[in-house]
Amino acid sequence: MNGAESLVRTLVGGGVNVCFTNPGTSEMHFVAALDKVDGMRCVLGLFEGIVTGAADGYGRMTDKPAATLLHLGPGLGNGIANLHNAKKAASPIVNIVGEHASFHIKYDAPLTADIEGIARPVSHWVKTSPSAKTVAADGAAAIAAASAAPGQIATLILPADTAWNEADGPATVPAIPARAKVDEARIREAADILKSGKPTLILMTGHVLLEKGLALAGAIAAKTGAKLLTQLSNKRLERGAGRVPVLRVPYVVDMAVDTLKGFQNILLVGAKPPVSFFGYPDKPSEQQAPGTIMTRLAELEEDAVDALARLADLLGAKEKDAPFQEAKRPPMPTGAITLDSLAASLGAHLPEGAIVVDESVTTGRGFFPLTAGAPPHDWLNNMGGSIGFGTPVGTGAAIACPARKVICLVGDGSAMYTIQSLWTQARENLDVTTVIFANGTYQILKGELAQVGAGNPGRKAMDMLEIGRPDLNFVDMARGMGVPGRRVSTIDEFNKALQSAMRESGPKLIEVMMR
Ligand SMILES: Cc1ncc(C[n+]2csc(CCOP(=O)(O)OP(=O)(O)O)c2C)c(N)n1
Ligand SMILES: [Mg+2]
Repeated sequence: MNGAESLVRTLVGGGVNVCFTNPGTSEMHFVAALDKVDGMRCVLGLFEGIVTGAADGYGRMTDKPAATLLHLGPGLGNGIANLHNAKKAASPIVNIVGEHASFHIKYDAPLTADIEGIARPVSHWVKTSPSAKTVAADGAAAIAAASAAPGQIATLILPADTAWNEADGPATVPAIPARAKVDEARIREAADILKSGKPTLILMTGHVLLEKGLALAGAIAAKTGAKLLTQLSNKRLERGAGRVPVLRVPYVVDMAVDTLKGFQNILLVGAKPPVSFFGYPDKPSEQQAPGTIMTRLAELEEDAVDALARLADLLGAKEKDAPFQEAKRPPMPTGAITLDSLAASLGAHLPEGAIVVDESVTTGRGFFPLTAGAPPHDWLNNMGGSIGFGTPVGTGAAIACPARKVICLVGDGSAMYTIQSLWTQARENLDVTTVIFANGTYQILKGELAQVGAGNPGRKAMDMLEIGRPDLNFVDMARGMGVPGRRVSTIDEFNKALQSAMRESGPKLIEVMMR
């Protein structure tokens, strides 16, 4: 067998069963090998941002890497923004990037580029495989690197001759080490803080936000009076009825500072110390009150669930006492489309097992309270701040969880970066409902302009913050990519559209007119 086949067999043997692709000439032997070997689902994206974002969504939902197939430096370059987001979210991904045949690189042909240089900032692990004989072992090492807790980006660069030359056969993936346990000393230190009676916040992100970790955190909060919050953005939060509800640190700096001001201690569980998205002339970068003591219970890659279980034991906190959310849907809203009526409609319609991918930007800042009592569901946020995240991540989540409903909540500006996701959703018949908040602007940037003190925007500035003239038509775009769409202008129409989207399977788009 050739190197490409040895790699595909290594990937499949190592549990990598999905490849999100956008190939070119240098990847043709890999494409042919994918054709030959059973056990790999190949999903084409029409832009590399779809490919990398879909791998992020898949990795978040399955906790195992998908592969991507990208075409040399420019293909990888097109995928960088969503690899950046995936890296911040600690999603596991194995990138396979094609390269010219090794003898051809010296000629500086049109597509020659510094692929390792492009890959390094968005990868935890990078290697160019030197020969067909090493490709399989390098592939196995890439899977191991991607799978290491909390999840990493591994990029394997594959010169075309390493794909077509004779190989020795597939390689086996080395054992993946379990998450490291937290030292007993740190558990005791956290217990002392929680027993002190001083106002304490437990700030969380990472695998602790799955049901079990939240129940333990809830038990500790109930026993000690500590408050719970998550970071502003999280890889995957399990919420809804029967789970311990948690709010997020707000985006707006003044609100974040206000939320955090009363705490003498912040106990970090996976989370970073809370910092603002941006630096502003007269606002703090660090959001906690001066003098707040920050203590780390668990690093993101450590076993935070085990740490909380041991902490709960030490404190005598019982899971049955955790403040589990009761099942409660808001009344069906009527009338105009407002931020609150949209939140209420979502709360009224979210089905059990829904996966919500949230790139709603300014529209969705208040979606949490009214959706908290909906049936159990997952909530995924962008952790890297690079927009164009939502529809690709929703695509990958739908491939990962075909029995679950995916709901992508997306600002109109964000949606335009990677709108081609709709085509992949149609081709693969994915059960994704995309809700576009069509306010005709980059609304958030109007707020940012004021926050940084840049003065009143004139015509030229406003033209960079608004996306009308011509007005976008998302229903037409969806139709052009094989996805049925509906435009709604009242909340009653939205209720109807969302209800029927939740009843039927397959991709849909709802354009919510907010302008
Ligand atoms: C790759 C990238 N380019 C530009 C930005 C800057 N940016 C942040 S939000 C935003 C506009 C978001 O608009 P939309 O999705 O319509 O949400 P709205 O603000 O209207 O709620 C832009 C351009 C970014 N974060 N990432
Ligand atoms: Mg907008």
